[in-house]
Amino acid sequence: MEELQAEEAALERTFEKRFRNAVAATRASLSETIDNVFQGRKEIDAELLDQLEEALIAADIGVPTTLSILDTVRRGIDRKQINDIAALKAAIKHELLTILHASTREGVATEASVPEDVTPYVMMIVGVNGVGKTTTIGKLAQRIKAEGNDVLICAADTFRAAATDQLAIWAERTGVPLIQQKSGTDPAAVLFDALKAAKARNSDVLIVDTAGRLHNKSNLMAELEKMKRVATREVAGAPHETLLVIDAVTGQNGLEQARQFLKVAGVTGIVLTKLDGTAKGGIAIAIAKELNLPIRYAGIGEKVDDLVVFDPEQYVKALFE
Ligand SMILES: Nc1nc2c(ncn2[C@@H]2O[C@H](COP(=O)(O)OP(=O)(O)OP(=O)(O)O)[C@@H](O)[C@H]2O)c(=O)[nH]1
Ligand SMILES: [Mg+2]
Repeated sequence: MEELQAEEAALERTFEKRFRNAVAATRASLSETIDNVFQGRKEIDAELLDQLEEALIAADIGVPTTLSILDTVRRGIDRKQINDIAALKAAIKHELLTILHASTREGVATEASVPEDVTPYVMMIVGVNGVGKTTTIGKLAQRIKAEGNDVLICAADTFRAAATDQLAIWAERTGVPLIQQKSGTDPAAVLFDALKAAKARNSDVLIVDTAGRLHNKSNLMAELEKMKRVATREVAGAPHETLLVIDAVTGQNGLEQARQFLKVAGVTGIVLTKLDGTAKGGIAIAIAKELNLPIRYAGIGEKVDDLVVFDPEQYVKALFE
């Protein structure tokens, strides 16, 4: 028992370390810019606040979110709660955490733990082209299986010929069965098959890959709605989770995509991929603030275990320390 706990603690530390590495570029850009703003100063003046505003916007935290953070900071200064630079830094960190926590559902951790009394627990993965949906499914399948669940995956991206092959490689790598049909099949029909199979096999979790689609293509968005209807008809309450994958590299564009997906796909959470490839990881804050959706996972690389549960504390700590 103790050994297991020690092992888990060690694993936690490795993940935390890898997460820290993944956001190193963002940390360098945000934290160092802020440090430069503060360099050699003792007093908080209007110029310092202006420069701070620029630093936050440059990290892709977004204009509305930045303005709201500065508002809170200014109020703190007026009330004499913030009177030196250390207090100002602490206030920024606190504000970022508040934003991230406010977006978590029911105020609990963002981890998308699979409830035991819902089978199959259906997760749909959606997003624009190339953001990392299929890769995330491979990583998720591995992770959820390791937690002791029977996982089934569904190749409902029948649009791109190679899509199913790509998912089949992940299925094999993670030892998880895959439901597929020939390309060109109606994705809702593949999903229907997979839902039936999941029930017949008593699978705990069904993860559904979908074709990448531009948020402004109404026929493709209608296709998503149809898939959702099929899921609800076959399994009460399904899809239980619809994860929108956003590529951190696309920054503010990702927000606009997300708004469109929210309208039709009933997104319940975000997976923020490619955090390892950008200095603009501040987008996580903008997502939480402007979409009011929890970020459940973060992608920090291309390999199967490069997916971490997004932890607001860990994220803010990794950005500043
Ligand atoms: N560095 C890095 N690369 C990633 C991450 N997630 C995915 N990728 C890479 O991004 C590319 C696209 O990934 P896919 O999983 O095929 O994306 P997709 O959304 O399924 O793409 P479509 O099905 O064409 O819409 C691949 O080269 C992945 O290896 C990540 O967290 N970090
Ligand atoms: Mg794909």
